[in-house]
Amino acid sequence: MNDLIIQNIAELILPKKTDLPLKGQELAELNIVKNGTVVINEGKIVYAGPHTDDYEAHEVIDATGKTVSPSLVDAHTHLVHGGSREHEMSLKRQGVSYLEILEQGGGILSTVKATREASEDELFKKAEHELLRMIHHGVLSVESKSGYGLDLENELKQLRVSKALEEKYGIQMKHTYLGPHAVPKDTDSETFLEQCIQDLDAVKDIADFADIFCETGVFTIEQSRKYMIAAKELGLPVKIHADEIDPLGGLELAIEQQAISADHLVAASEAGKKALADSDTVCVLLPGTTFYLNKNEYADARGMLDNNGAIAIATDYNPGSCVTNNLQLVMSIAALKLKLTPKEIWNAVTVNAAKAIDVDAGTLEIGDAANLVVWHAPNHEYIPYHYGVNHAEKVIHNGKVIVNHDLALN
Ligand code: IZC
Ligand code: ZN
Repeated sequence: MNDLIIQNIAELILPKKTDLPLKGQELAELNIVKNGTVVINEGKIVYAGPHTDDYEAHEVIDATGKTVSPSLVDAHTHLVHGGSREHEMSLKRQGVSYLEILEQGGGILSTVKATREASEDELFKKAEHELLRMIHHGVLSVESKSGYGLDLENELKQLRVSKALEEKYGIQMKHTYLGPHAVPKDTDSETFLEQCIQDLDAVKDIADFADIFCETGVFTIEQSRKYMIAAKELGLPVKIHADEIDPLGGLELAIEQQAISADHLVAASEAGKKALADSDTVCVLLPGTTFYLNKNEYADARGMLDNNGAIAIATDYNPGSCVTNNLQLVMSIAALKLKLTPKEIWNAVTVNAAKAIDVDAGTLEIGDAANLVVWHAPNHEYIPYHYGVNHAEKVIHNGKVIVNHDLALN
């Protein structure tokens, strides 16, 4: 006798399990089973495929008219931080840009102040609330960056909070050290970068990845290269915030350094995109950020795929440039602004996002952890289409229904 059967699934989304990220045209391939069945026992997938009555279980969920997919992976978030920056919205209305706000000591630096002032417990409670919101939206694998401490003590504080959340909820999390996220006002970028490189040794056991913000007025390509090499020497795989605002050649650097991911890439060069053909670096695209920064030009996702690149989609949830942790909304923005098809988008928020943060997630094959979502949606295209709301009806973690949304009123 099994624990749970989900029966009569209108559309069962089954991304392909692969060792390497899906690239180029592979992203358009997605197995969607009409009238599907999923069988779960002891937290694992026993069966996922076309309708069958061959299994019995203690509990049956009738998913008539619903879609089922693996739980989503949010591969880029700044989950743990103090404070908020709603006042920046009026600055933006007055035409002050993101980098100008940072230059004036606001932006990231104002979140640094709030994060330093917050106790570990306060940071935990705030991040916990937002992590639970993500889970309610169907996400069970999350990457979480530091980067608002800008000194070892406070970076470690953020990383410990992130780790404690993983322990409390048992969901998959990856913790990224982003010490070089901004240059503190009392130092210069060279001195600060050296400090971050020294600090790698102290964070390498708690962090899974090392990341850097390579951008005009923040860290240069040369500095980023030096940092990435130092991190890899200590055994830390690297990520990079690359070509978010200005085209500095961050994508080329990520490929050269075999980064696990290169994130943002709105201003990535043609040469960088061409080089994707021979690279397994995942381009983590964050169109919610482009939307929130009010930019007209989005990352050239189609060009990346045409050059046989691997792409993933994530929220970039942070208090400045993308204040949403609703990955479903970002899927809608990806459909409209990155001109991705629904199938490409589903691969980009499941299997490829999993590759970008090195977690085993995004598939529902026999033996996989039973991490899945029952969507209140008749098909996979519906979720990016009906935008800005939460379609996750049930979120199932290791075979247990941990979220059950019912719109009935009290
Ligand atoms: O707090 O503004 N881009 N880092 C790089 C961010 C956005 C987060 C922030
Ligand atoms: Zn970021």
